Amino acid sequence: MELKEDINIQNVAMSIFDRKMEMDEPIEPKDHMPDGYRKHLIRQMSQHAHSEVIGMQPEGNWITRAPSLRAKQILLAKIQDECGHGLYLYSATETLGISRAEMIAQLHSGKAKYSNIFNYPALNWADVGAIGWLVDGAAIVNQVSLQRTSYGPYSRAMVRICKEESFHQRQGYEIMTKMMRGTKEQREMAQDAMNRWWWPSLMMFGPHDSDSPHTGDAFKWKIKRQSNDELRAKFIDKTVQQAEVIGLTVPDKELRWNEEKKHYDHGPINWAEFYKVIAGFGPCNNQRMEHHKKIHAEGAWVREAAEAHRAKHQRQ
Ligand code: BYC
Repeated sequence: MELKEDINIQNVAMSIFDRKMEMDEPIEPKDHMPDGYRKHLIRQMSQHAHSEVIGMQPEGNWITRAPSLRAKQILLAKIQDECGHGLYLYSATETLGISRAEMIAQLHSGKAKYSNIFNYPALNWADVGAIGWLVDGAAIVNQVSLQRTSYGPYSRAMVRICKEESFHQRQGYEIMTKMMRGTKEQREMAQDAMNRWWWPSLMMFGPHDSDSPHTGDAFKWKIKRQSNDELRAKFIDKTVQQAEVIGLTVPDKELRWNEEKKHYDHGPINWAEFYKVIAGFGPCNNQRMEHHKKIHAEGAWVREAAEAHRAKHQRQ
């Protein structure tokens, strides 16, 4: 009898989930949700949070070497924003029943990934421009789409993050514009940064739809609203025009406007490089992880102090 009632309660809960999906209503933390949905979100959202935090490293290297006080203030504010994005996303992911400590442990063990893009080095100031313009530019295209994702806390985090991210994209474009209006050497530096960051930025959208194992479930559960290839095409269309305006050349000889599809066709992406980088063998994977582990260990006393403070107030 009890078993029958349990099954009935489960069926009702499932039908609420299905009805919410159908009506495009957000799924909230206390709603019943299929295990697969929860796992899918934990994987994607924790990967997203880790990317924001690891993403502070390549730019952080340039804070002390920014070319002016204004540039330094802007870069500091941007990096601080990325940290905040990581924190919203960790909190949003915790609503799914995983702790931040577990997520960090998964990052350190290699079980959880972070974006391929942060395994490339930022070699000079033009790279800071290219990261803001191309990397944040690619991230916004993806995140604008995720504002309509089905999980409430993720979707709300995206709304706030997108507002800040569009400022980041503009600061990167401003750096590139200034360099393109500068000396011959500065123009060459900007073009060189564009050449190195263009292809890894296209990889940020993930494998082609035909090779993307998670896209099927992501569409079924309305986690993704647009596919990897659709978002990549959107990014290329808007970025090619921006490059032309400031005189940068997109490093792709096969790039052509396709009048029929109303999108640019692009040359082949080096997927072997992508899979190598996300498997841990990119130019900076070790450096990024070692730095994160070191700083995390050094911060243990802060976490212990915060926990002691919480326990003291709870007793009171
Ligand atoms: N990098 O089936 P697929 C920022 C993996 S940070 C690494 O298409 P999905 C910023 C994927 O995980 C913003 N791995 O997956 C911060 C899967 O492997 P697993 C970062 C990738 O999830 C600081 C396998 O490939 N944005 O803005 O349907 C400074 C098959 O892929 C990548 C986000 O995180 C990649 N690029 O689609 C500046 C957006 N792509 O997990 C800027 C949120 C794929 O089975 N995430 N893989 O081992 C998403 O929208 C989706 O997860 C993706 C991939 C579109 C990235």
